[in-house]
Amino acid sequence: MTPPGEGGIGIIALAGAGAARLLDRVFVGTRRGASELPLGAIAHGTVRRQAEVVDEVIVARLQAEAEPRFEVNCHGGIVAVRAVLRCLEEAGARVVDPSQFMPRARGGGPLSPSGVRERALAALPHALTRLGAAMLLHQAGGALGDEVGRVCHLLDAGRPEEAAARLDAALEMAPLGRALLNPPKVALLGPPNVGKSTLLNALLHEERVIVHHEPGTTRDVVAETVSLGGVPFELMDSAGIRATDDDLERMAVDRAADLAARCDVALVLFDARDGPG
Ligand SMILES: Nc1nc2c(ncn2[C@@H]2O[C@H](COP(=O)(O)OP(=O)(O)OP(=O)(O)O)[C@@H](O)[C@H]2O)c(=O)[nH]1
Ligand SMILES: [Mg+2]
Repeated sequence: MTPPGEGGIGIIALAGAGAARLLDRVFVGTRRGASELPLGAIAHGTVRRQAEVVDEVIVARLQAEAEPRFEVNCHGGIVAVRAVLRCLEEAGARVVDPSQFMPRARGGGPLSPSGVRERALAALPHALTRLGAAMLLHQAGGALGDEVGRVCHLLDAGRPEEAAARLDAALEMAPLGRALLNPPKVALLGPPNVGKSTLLNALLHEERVIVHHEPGTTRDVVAETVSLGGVPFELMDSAGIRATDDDLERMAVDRAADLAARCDVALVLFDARDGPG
């Protein structure tokens, strides 16, 4: 269930009718085995391949959708998790994609309450900011269905203007919801030497890119994600756009022009000392 990578613990879910028997083949509990565990209880022990200890683990017994389920909490990191997974596979388990453990929508389509909940929970691990995670948990808790219910209630009560205002307000929130999951690409564009790279560094609170008084400092497009007020943005610094005979500089300018064409927001900077126009 935890993604492969560095971490304190790794959690492996084991589900299915034969889960307890399978776990008994590899788990040696300090006090009791997996099949002796009451629902909701945990057991300390080791996962073993014959006599060899593969990892020290905590096993929890759960029940999900009328199916026995265990969670094996082993040490984190790719090596430890893979070793435990291999042991379980050798004992007869089939390794599947973690998304299969997400709650499944029971009919009703993607906009049904269970469909919205499923999609919100599936997106939760990819939330980039706390605001994004809060929005997804709000949706998983049925926020959209509740709002539709309020609108229907207003319509039933003969108050269509108020219903329309509520719907408009909900629709206005949609771009923010989308931006929380897919950071808008904000390109820093403009002539050379106007402070594009300085602004990127200031927003990142670090000296990420070189700033210099010579025009033509930035050549490549540099992208970094930054959270502003809880909303993630992909900020993209680029070369200053100007006419040039220099081959290398023309390539850099071409990249900036290409960025201007594909970004969501073009933030065009100018030197205030040059005045308006
Ligand atoms: N006075 C003043 N100087 C600034 C400001 N922002 C940046 N500078 C200076 O302007 C110079 C150019 O800044 P950069 O951030 O490298 O400008 P740039 O637009 O990225 O330049 P290129 O990469 O060459 O296109 C540096 O010497 C900065 O210290 C500002 O707001 N005021
Ligand atoms: Mg620059």
